[in-house]
Amino acid sequence: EKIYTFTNVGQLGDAIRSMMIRGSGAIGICGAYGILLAALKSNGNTQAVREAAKLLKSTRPTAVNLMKTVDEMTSVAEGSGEELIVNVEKKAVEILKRQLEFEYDLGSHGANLIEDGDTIMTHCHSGAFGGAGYGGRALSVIRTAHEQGKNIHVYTCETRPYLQGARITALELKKFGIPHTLITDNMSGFCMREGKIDKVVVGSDRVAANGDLANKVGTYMHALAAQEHNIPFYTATSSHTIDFSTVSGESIEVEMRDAAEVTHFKGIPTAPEGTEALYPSFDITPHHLITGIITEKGVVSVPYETNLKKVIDQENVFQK
Ligand code: RUB
Repeated sequence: EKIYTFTNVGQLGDAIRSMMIRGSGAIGICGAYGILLAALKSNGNTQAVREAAKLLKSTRPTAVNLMKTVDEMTSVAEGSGEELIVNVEKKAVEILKRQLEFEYDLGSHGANLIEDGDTIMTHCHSGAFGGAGYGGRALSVIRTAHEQGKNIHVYTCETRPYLQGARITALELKKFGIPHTLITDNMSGFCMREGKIDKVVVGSDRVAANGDLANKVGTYMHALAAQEHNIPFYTATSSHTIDFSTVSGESIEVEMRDAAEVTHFKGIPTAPEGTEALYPSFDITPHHLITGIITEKGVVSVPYETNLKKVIDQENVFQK
């Protein structure tokens, strides 16, 4: 595991844009600490903080955590000099602590859905508390179930073209001692048909007010296959990733990345020169394909349009 040092917000923004740092939770935390970095570098200058906020929010458009944490940070960037620095530092620490608490809490709510002997499929990397960096929802559920002594097996999709499922999820599963099998993205239908998968748990970059889900591209096709095979499909998220200002998946901006990331792997061409390619980084899974939304407060079931809202108001709308 490498340690990278960022000495200014421009470097941090580049690291998020180039996916050196990725995953909704992790980039949310980087947004918070990016604002702190800007405050420290400018000796508490409000204008510098505002510019940093604009830069950080422009890096990746789909994950709402980043937008929300940056807005939270700028809302306390008051006063000037030392006063501003103290305010933003306090907020950054609060956000980090809150995120870890969310991950522990949603991990234990989600683990209640996992039975002894289950095989669980996940997609991309949605990490675990205490895993590779902060952020992480799906593996928080899986790790908690494992720590409860349940005998589980995980199928992790490699997730082309960045291979987060292979490079990161498989690494974390190995680290936690959780038995797992790596599959390529196009094998989920086969595995479900063969009866190899009992449940699907994926992360989330944004959950709209009606329960529609934006997550790593490929999530939608897994959800369709899961429905065909009557396999419960869950997303592990937190109330911070539920965006009530986004009415439905229709209005979520899906980040389109450079086609060269599809035609090349680490700079090596994998397609004929000049091939046109497409790289939507995320896709939208409609709410009717989602069995339950795992949050830090409990597992929310349909109708999401009303029940998600009640999560915030702490009403009892959770599955047992
Ligand atoms: C990552 C991805 C993850 C979510 C949730 O996409 O889609 O499933 O961000 O992650 P990318 P977490 O690699 O393009 O950022 O639960 O860790 O926040």
